[in-house]
Amino acid sequence: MAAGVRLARRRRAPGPPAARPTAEPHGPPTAPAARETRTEPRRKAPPPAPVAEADREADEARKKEAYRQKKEAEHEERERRRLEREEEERLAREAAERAAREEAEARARAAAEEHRKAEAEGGKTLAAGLAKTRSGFMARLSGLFGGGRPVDDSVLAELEEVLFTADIGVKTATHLLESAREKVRRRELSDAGRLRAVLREDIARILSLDGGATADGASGSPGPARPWVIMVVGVNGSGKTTTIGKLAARLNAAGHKVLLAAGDTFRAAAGEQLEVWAGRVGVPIVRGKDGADPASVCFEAVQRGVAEKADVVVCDTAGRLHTKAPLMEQLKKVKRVMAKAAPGAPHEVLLVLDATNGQNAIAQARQFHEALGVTGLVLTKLDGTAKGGVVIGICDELHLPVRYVGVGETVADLRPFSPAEFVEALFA
Ligand SMILES: Nc1nc2c(ncn2[C@@H]2O[C@H](COP(=O)(O)OP(=O)(O)OP(=O)(O)O)[C@@H](O)[C@H]2O)c(=O)[nH]1
Ligand SMILES: [Mg+2]
Repeated sequence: MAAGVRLARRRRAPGPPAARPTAEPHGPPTAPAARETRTEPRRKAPPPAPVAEADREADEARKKEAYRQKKEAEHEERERRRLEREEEERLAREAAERAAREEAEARARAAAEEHRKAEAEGGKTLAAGLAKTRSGFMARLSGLFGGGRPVDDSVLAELEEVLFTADIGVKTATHLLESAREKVRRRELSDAGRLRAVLREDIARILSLDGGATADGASGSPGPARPWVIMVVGVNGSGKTTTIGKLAARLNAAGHKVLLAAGDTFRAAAGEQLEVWAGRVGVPIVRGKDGADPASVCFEAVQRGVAEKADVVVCDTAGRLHTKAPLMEQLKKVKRVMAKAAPGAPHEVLLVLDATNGQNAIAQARQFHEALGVTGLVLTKLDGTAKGGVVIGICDELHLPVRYVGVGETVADLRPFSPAEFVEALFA
């Protein structure tokens, strides 16, 4: 009963409401009360709940673990890269060692091959190259000289027959025969052995152009002009390109700086043939397009020879029949154009003659000389013919120096021409 009365009183009790921290509707709250209301949350931060602390620690642990894993992954990645790098280095080292080994083996093989070639190439002597000629007309001549036979009319008649059927040409045969007859008349020829010596002297004199065969280039080395420009001409298949290749090898080995010009733009394979030689010898080459103007290719080569201070420029040309006037005109143009690239070029017009052509080689030489002013000759393929006597006829009739003779297909088979050596080999 008493509790129920107290409750009712409290419900009905008049008076102002109890002070609350909320804003007073009839005026501002007293200053201390207001201050207390603003600062209370800052001063009294509730202590962290134990659950939040556990979360934070778990989070921290997670982060640490993640960091550790990241570091471990980085380490593994570094390790993997290092192993990869080491493997790559090992493979590269092995490849380099293998390449060096293979290169050394290839070098040894090349040296052995070079040695083999050099032995093969150095083998043929001029006498061996002239074997067929010696067994031809020279053998018949030798038949006249034996046995201390006196030189009478029958010997002279036989001599005439041998000389006129040899490939030395009628004019030269006549010269030699007249010389022998004259000596018989003057009683200078006591026996046939002496006739042999006289013939030998006469032939040596003809081959040395009466001692005048010492013009520039006669020794097989280039003359004084730089670059020394050589234009190589001749009929089809006479051996021009091969001769140029051999000549380049010879000059290069002698320390001359050589440049080749593929002036045969007519035949598709001609440029390639010369390029193979250039590669083999290790000298540069100027090549035009197939069908290009040969004069422009040769002009460019001479110009480059001047610019690059070459010692020798050797220009190939397309083979042509000496009887075809338009083709000879084209060669004249090539020659003229060369002179525009370097004054005095070409310093040598080298005519390549196939000795197997015999007397026809003399006709070729005459026509090429008329058109171009040939300054030197190369007689190729002497090894394949008994007509080597043609050299004597060419020198006698045209008075042109023979610079080289070809007695085979290897580099060493192109030999600078020495009249004395040639006569020696012929009469061996
Ligand atoms: N046995 C022998 N063969 C030779 C000699 N010189 C050249 N030859 C060969 O003759 C052939 C023709 O030679 P090339 O150099 O191509 O003749 P080319 O004058 O350039 O011919 P074209 O360019 O067609 O006019 C080749 O098979 C040469 O190997 C030689 O002195 N002796
Ligand atoms: Mg050729």
